[in-house]
Amino acid sequence: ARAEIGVTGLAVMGSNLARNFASKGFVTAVHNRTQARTDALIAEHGGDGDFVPSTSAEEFVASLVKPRRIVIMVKAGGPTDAVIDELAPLLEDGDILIDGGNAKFQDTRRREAALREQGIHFVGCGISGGEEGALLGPSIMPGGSKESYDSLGPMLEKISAHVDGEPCCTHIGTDGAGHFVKMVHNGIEYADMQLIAEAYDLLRRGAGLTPAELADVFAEWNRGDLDSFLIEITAEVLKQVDAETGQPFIDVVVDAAGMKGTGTWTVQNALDLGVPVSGIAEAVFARGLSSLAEQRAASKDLPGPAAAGSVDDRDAFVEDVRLALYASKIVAYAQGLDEIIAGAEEFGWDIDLGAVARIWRGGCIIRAKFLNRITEAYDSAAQQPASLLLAPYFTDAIAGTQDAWRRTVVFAATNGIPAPGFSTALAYYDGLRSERLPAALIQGQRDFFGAHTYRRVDRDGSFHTLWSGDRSEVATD
Ligand code: NBP
Repeated sequence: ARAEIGVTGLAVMGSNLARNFASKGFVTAVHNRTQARTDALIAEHGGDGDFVPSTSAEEFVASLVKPRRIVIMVKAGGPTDAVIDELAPLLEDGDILIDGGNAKFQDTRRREAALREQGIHFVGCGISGGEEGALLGPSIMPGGSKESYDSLGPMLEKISAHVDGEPCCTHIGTDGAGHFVKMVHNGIEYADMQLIAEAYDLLRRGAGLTPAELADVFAEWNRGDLDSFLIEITAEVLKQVDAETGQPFIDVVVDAAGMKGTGTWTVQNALDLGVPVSGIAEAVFARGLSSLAEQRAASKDLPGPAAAGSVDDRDAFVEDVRLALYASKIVAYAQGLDEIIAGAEEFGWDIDLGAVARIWRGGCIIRAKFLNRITEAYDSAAQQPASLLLAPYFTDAIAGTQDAWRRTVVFAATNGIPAPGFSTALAYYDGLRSERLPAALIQGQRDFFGAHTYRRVDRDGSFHTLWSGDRSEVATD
């Protein structure tokens, strides 16, 4: 046995990850259920590094030095369990099984607990960056035991993306913490994409910019606070011209956004944890609405605003939208980080938010310059800010967007251009700022119809008003 790491599951992600390990000098064992994939990898890339191919799980396991480190890179769900069931009986105390697929963190918790009983370290490992990331350096979010990270971490750090010399990989927390953080990462990605899409829509429909002009606008934005992979590729997509029709590419694509589920999981878990991730939820809902082909077709003639507002100063409008996007993006990140804090509390993880932001700076889809600021906000604070919005840098940043953000939301509403991400982010911000919320009225209603009781502002305890009696108040505890 001489392989230092093994990869099983050699579809696009697995083979790229195996190639990444091999290119960093690790002797890499490779295995796939269907032999043809292993053969293809060796035929095409066998010369790029030291690979040890195998034709069976037994041979694969036997080719690894102990403690064995095996990355499973198969379709998430049942296939992952099938591979674990096949490998676990072949493993020994102290071996490490890593699931690099997009698993639900609850599954990871279950698998980790079961394998721990057998003395096997199970590491649920979020990997972001798609095919190219897997090959050239992804952002890696491993969970599992601290002990497993001591053995595995240096290898993962070596194959991860690097920014300013620092690896985009850190031990996130025990059991399912890595997959949980990867899930929230994807939720934030949904929000980020939706906000960029809204900016595009407002500038195009509201101010009449062409896709080519918009490509320049986004390229320009990419040189400032919004500097990020998603803004960069937005400029590229908008620049693209369809070869067949000569139309802008964006105009020949059906406007129904697809999704694979991780955004939905983020929102489902936020609901379970009671965290208002409204920006992420709106992004998921907006994709859902875009796909309602029949309802949308039938709704075309519903009335809209009588007179559309016009944009007199195009440059000023572009700047307003940029600031609205920046503010809304900060809110989406604040909400996602709140979900991580709540998850950590619920499941007993010790998660360093500054480190999470640091490993998102490279390799992954939401990589952005502004993540440096998030890291600074958490690393430099003597006490963790109660919300990202309360970290001084971000409080100031949002303060600078105020009027533009509000004008943009007003413009969207006045012109009948949907901007659910911008609007909900602003409502969330104003909700947090409000000294009194109408929730007091909701408490009154709940007490009226369901005797759900309420607390008073002036003394402790729970109270109920005898609404159908003499309307006097009684203390209930
Ligand atoms: P797929 O998700 O398409 O899975 C294909 C692989 O799973 C093949 O190797 C296949 O083996 C194997 N497999 C299946 Br399906 N059922 C199996 C079973 N019962 N036993 C053993 N192997 C089985 O591959 P992918 O797109 O490379 O993604 C791999 C993982 O990485 C997924 O969990 C995905 O969500 C995650 N991920 C993907 C991306 C991305 O950008 N694509 C990014 C980050 C994470 P076979 O060759 O024998 O059919």
